[in-house]
Amino acid sequence: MKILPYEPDNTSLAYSVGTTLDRFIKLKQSEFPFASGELSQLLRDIALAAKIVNRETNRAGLANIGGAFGQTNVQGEEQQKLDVIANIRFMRALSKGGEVCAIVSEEEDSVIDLQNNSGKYVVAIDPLDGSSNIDVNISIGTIFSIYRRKTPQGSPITEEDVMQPGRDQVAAGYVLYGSSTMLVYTTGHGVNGFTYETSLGEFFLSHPSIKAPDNGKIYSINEGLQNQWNEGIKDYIDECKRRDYAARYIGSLVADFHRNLLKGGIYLYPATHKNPEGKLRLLYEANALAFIADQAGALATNGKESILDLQPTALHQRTPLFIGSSKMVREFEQIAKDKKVLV
Ligand code: AHM
Ligand code: MG
Repeated sequence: MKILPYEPDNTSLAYSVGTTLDRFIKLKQSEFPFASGELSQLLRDIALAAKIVNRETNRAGLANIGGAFGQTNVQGEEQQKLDVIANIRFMRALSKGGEVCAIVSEEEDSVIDLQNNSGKYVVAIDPLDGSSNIDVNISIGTIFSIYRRKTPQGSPITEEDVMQPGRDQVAAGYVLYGSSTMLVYTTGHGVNGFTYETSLGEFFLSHPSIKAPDNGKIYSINEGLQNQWNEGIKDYIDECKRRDYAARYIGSLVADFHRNLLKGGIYLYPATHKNPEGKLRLLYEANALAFIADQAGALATNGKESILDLQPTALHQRTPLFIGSSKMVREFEQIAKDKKVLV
């Protein structure tokens, strides 16, 4: 009879595929000697809310929670019932945890002051992105950014705490409610992706250390708006077509971004006549994805400068967004520049 000694997990094994999100967060935290554990707890709170939203999303068709809510948000967009439900779920999770002092949400007109001045973090969130896809069973997502407050803990929150450039994010991520549900996040030390196992109710590491391909053959843009683009965008898209690139556009930013992150590609949402500043919001859509892109070796720009360097001036500020494989984004910038018509 052969007897083998039990070999416990070493660190590298613990980061291997199959590690639970909780365990991964804990192990990562122990790598930082002075970490207080609050960010770890905050990430766990977000993961829990994501599980609940995942459940609601999956049963929406049966539970009469599909369709319009009957109100518009501050940006004049019709709210869906699931938009509102997801907002409530994330608000609850973030307010109960105790780590957060303020929240900026796509669904709320103003900054929500949680009246928790000891909270260290500010969260900007789009609780459910891709509203037009909710009712038709197509991938949707949650996007979040986490900032450390600028003012000292214990004092009331100020504009300075909320209006921080993307460069100052301490963590960011997204949840993709797709053919499987995934949570992808970064704390500034690479990007890791976790897949939700519904029967166990756990996220498991499935995509460790995600690196975006430098180049790709996919372009993602709403081509129906072509008549509203400037010449630089038109030239770039013509070039994509000359090269026989594949056009892939889901209309859910998280899903389009995620695909391009893994396969290589570029996502473009330029200024249009209808949205002269672009459609996507800087604080809770563009910044988080730009941080993840940066950590995965990809790029994000508004056509003139890096998304991460933009100083926000308004809560629901919009920005053109060009994000994806580094070579493609650089090439796009060059073509737009040659045309002398930036975005
Ligand atoms: P939403 O925040 O109201 O859901 O809108 C954002 C969405 C993105 O997910 C997506 O990339 C974009 O709007 C699609 O816009 P369009 O339908 O104009 O192509
Ligand atoms: Mg959105």
